[in-house]
Amino acid sequence: MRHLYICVLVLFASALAVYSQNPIINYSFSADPTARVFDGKIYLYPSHDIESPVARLKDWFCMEDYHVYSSEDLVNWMDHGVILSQNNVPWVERDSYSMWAPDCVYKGGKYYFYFPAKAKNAKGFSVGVAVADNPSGPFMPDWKPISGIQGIDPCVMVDKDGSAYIYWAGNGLRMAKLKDNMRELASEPVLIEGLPEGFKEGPFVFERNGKYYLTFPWVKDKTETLAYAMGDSPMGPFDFKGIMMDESPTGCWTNHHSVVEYKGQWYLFYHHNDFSPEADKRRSVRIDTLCFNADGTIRKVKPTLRGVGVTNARMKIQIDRYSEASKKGVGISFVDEKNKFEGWKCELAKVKSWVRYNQVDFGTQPVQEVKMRVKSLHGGTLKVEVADKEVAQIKVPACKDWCIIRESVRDVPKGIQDVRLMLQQGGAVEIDWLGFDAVPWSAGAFETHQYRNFFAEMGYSQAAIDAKLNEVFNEVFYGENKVYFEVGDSMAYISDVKNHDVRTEGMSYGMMIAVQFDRKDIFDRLWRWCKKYMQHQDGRLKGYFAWSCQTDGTRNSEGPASDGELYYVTSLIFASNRWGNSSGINYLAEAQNILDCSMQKTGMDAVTPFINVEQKLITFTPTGFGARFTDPSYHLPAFYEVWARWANDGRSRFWRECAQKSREYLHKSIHPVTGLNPDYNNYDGSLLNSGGIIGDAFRFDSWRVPMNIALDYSWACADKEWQQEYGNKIQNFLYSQGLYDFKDQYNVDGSPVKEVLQAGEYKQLRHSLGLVATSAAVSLVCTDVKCYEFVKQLWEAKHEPYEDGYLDKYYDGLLRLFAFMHLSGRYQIIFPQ
Ligand code: FUB
Repeated sequence: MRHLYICVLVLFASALAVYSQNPIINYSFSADPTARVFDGKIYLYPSHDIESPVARLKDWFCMEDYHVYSSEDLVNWMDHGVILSQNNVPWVERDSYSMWAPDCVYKGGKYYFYFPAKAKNAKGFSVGVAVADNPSGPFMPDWKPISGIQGIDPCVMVDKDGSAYIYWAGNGLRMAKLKDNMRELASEPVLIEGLPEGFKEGPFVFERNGKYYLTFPWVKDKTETLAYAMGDSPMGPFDFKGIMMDESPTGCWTNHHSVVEYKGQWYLFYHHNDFSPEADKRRSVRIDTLCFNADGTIRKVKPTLRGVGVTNARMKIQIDRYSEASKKGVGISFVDEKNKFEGWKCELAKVKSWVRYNQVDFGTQPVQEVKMRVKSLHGGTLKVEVADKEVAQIKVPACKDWCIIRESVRDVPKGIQDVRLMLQQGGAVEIDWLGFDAVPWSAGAFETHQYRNFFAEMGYSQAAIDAKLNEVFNEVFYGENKVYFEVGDSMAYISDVKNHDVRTEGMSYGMMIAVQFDRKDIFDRLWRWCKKYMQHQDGRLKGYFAWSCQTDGTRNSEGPASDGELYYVTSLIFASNRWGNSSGINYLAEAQNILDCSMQKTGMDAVTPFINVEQKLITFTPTGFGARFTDPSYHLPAFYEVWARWANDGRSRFWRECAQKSREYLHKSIHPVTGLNPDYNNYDGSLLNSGGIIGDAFRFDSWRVPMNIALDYSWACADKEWQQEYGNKIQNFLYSQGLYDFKDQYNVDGSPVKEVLQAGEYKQLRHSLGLVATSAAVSLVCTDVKCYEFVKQLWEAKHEPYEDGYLDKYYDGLLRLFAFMHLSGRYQIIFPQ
């Protein structure tokens, strides 16, 4: 009874936090997980299995580097990238692919990362250490391995008094005390005695309530179980207690683990071969809850698919990771056998078969519909229950290919509830995922290479989507209202026809659109015009572009507007990735030239880099006073991630920091209630209060922000929660003004503007198509069902003169085209081909 009491308390505590499904890393292999808590965050240091590039390791462990991951909620894991690589460690044998199970601990202001690998000119494994000031690195490896250790799987335990002990596997489990420098042994290694027979590796030692737990993989029968012993001191002796996890049900020969307490709950991190059922040397990290009995012994942990914790109802719920299922009629298989990282699907094959998924958070606002990705040969009816109460019946039509269906739900309780899905009648139904309300994307395209086709999700046919996209594209480039004009055989410009000029904004947008549509002809023409008339080839502005020219190329203004440079660089990198650099224009060299020229500016002659180097934020313009503030609509953090990957200009780390800073800045720039932003503001997000008509209010420039945030979400998905909240917020505000009536200029608090900003020769508040477009594009991030109405409005909107005769072919036209590209999944990261 007492045992049960302890576990109930523990489970209750875990319900307060948010955790993920198993396996937790679903786009690459990961094994041997050591989890540690540093500064209130959980850090995961696994080894990194890969498909072997060398024949000798085809069926063996193959690991060339380590990544570190962190999480504050155990659901959203941030991959901090590679922290150590085999050929960057001086003592590791080149290309030995032997970076096995690591550990990382903190002591005296430094983080010590311990890892085994094959040393040059040595037999077997050695253990080395790399040191960092931060848990995510950078880690500097020592020149030589720790002397006195021959073996694998180091685990270091820093005791309450600050003494550190190292444990490893090398002809049995061994241990020694570490010196204060954490890089040398302070005592002779000793063999840990008193453990039963059976190959043992992967020791993990932790302390709880004055007891020391020596836990380790142990082969009792065929494959590794996880077992443990307990003692009163870090050096033992240890009393063998038994098994805490049985052999892997999927036949994975190894298991390797760590035990950690986080926010009052204990967890077991371990691995199985979920994504590689055919080869057990490609493994995946999992987490399950671990409970102790009152006497301190460990209760056996049962591996689950569900993992631990709470899943957001408004995100994809991978129902195949269920917590419970009917005895018969439920099948789980890969969505795509050829690409297992696509994950699993669940088949309900028999009437009355069901799956239950526990701990789904419905939040505090009622949900209105359920959405599912399904397939069914003959069609069937599914019943959805929340908290054991029916909330919907869904008729799944016969569909051989995956389709997304939506159905209203009634009286769904709020808070954390279980969801159950049952086949009510008809034939078998396969379910990839389900979710409530709009269900946005959960991972970025940098990682997944996938894009939402929002129109298709709403039920528009692909033929209709293609036709519409074509029509909108043609309007901009070839129709009666076109803004693209060819000049001679090799050049073209895009004109802001209402202002009778050519702007870097429109030219660089045109290049981005051209590379997205694989129109090298358009791209090259536009670039040649830019280079000939707009780009400064020498002088203090060298590399920058005159932001406005007449259509014959005469400059209206010499100075740059930084968003032009931003789009030029990104579209040139994409052009280089798509078409290479040897067909007449060296796109990459042109992008690098812009960046290099910019970064070489020193502020002399009042010209600075167009990215403010101290703030790591884009300037409004890199000349004069304009360098002292920014424009929220110039912030596209994902563009910097493109530069970090492919600009190849030696500034990757800086560009990544810019992406991060830009996201942080946007948080501060947006009104907390309305979601509106000003046209310009200070780098800290505060209003300029300049008194000018352009600046503090939400007007033309500002319209782009919702679309830009949608792009960042869909490409990088690095700021998911905030961006979802933002999307819902700005749509709520516009909706409150009337979906078909909202105006195109507001003060950021939502009050009406005193003075209306003129566009071309017209001064009029209107329901502008540009804002209709961008407020629809942000639906990609939204979780509220009203986002469908914004998209429907855009789909049906006509690009024709307003009542007073005004027609903005350029800005409305381009924003409309961008929005159509976004919502049809056709605005993509162009990876090197
Ligand atoms: O990952 C390679 C080896 O497999 C580890 O070092 C062992 O613990 C086992 O998991």
